[in-house]
Amino acid sequence: MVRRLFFGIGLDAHSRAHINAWLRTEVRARKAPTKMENWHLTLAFLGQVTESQEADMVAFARQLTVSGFTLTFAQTGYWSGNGIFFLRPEPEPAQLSALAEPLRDMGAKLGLHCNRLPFAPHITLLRGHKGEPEVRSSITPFMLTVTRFHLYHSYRCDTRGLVYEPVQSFELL
Ligand code: 2AM
Repeated sequence: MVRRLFFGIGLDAHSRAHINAWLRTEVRARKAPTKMENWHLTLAFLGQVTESQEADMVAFARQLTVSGFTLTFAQTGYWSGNGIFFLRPEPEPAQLSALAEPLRDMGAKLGLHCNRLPFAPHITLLRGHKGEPEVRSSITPFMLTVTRFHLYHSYRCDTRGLVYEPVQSFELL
């Protein structure tokens, strides 16, 4: 059996509500945002993963020794190629790439998805949006305390649509 997996950092309910309130009132978009329960920051996208590859990735992730850190979000960005409008952390703490780079490299080593582009941490709020959405006022900066990351299973379900379900969690130091 294969399943679509990625490593990522989740958001707490307070951060979700904060983003949602700003997005609904201050951002003029031509399409619906991504589902707020799905908001996350991807560390490493793996694509379709077999059970044995998953076991290898989980064992690898378990032995990473990275300390907890804080992310501050105040900046937005837009990629015209895929129409992604996002929040990005600024600054980017060293711990972020200390997690993402080895996970991406290990995925590539196992023959999984090979990311062509450099790691660019972001939280996707709109996808496939034609043109940059108008931001009336910037988001009030908020901080995310990161003490763990997760391996997520990404799948579609008749009742809930696109689901990102944490299947393994990894505590930081
Ligand atoms: P995105 O939010 O920037 O689109 C689950 O699909 C997660 O993996 C999403 O956060 C998505 O990033 C990322 N993802 C999906 N397909 C990807 C790909 N081909 N390359 C890199 N990341 C991908």
